[in-house]
Amino acid sequence: MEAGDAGNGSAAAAQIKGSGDDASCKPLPPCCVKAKAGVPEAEAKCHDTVVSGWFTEPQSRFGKTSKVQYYNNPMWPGEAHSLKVEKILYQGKSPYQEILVFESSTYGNVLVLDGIVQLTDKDECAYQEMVTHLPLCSIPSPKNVLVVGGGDGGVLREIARHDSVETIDICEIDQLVIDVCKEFFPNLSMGFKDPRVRLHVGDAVDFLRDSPEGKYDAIIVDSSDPIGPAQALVEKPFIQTIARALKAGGVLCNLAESMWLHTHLIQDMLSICRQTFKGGVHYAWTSVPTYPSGVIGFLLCAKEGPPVNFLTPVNPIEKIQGATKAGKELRFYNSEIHRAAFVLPTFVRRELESYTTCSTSTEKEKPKESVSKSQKIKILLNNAILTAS
Ligand code: SPD
Repeated sequence: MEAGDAGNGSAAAAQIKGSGDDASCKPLPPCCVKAKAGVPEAEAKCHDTVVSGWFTEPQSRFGKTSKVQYYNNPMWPGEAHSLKVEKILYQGKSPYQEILVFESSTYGNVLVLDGIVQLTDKDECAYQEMVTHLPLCSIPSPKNVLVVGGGDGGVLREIARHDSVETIDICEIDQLVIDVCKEFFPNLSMGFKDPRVRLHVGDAVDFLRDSPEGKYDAIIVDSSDPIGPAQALVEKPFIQTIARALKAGGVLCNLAESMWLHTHLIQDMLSICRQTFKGGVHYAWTSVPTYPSGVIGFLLCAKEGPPVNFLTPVNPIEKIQGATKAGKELRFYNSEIHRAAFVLPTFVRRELESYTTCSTSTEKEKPKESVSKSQKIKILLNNAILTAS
């Protein structure tokens, strides 16, 4: 394919022609013409996830062998999201992961770790603002906050809006992520400039094990997906270590993947968290177009103590002195969207509601009104008999 031939619409047009349909001759509707006008045609092909000028998530040929590695197939098999690449800005490898930054045609700069999009300039607000303010606006006056991961600095930027906060610890394992983001994502890494921030580069499991019991009002886990190095962050021992480090009535916000793709994982996490956090556990979600299926969820957990009602912000961002003043405006979060984030589609409600407190991570306790498998079989048999009679 010639440079410039990979542009927006050409592949689709070829497909239409191939199908024998005459639709390719029809004029584009005005919305498509506008979208097309903003997309350059030049091809950027400098990385193996970038083919014909498009970055696509599921594969990479990084390394000497040039063997295709499927990083994320276990998380979202059968689908991939693509972004048109304007320019590769950085590619490198740390001891932990492959790091890629590119300028996209429509989402600004994009950070990719091990082939998976972590953030883009355009939609990062929907993630960083929600993962931060859902927990911090649910408690009256957060003082000590810990961020696990979060090397891009976006969550620090959001925590800094809270004037009640006195200390912000961040434990990020990968110094290279921090350095790369300081260069290519200044609007996020500005979070490191807040004088309350104390950076610890290392493993969060060790960091939390060494933290004093009951130290934090809030802990925010801002990690990559729970495959590979981040897997431990959704498992019971780590969740218990987090609970130990929280004050009574302290809160955790943990990444909890997509309700469209990962209900089994969310169910397991709910079970573990409900065994550990007796002050309440809730699932919330937000829309992030560049994440698989376009949404991502969070588990909001409260340690037993002063009651926490996540569903209604008791510490509304709009009332915090200077939190949203000029130059510091929020782009996504507000108190209404906070409340809405906990409203679940019917299928999710149905699938998650049965996961109440239980004794092991794999065992679920059915709600009282639910029926056992053997009861269900009996009911089916009875219905069959009734139908037949
Ligand atoms: N599927 C991608 C999930 C990435 C979550 N972490 C993003 C980090 C942004 N601070």
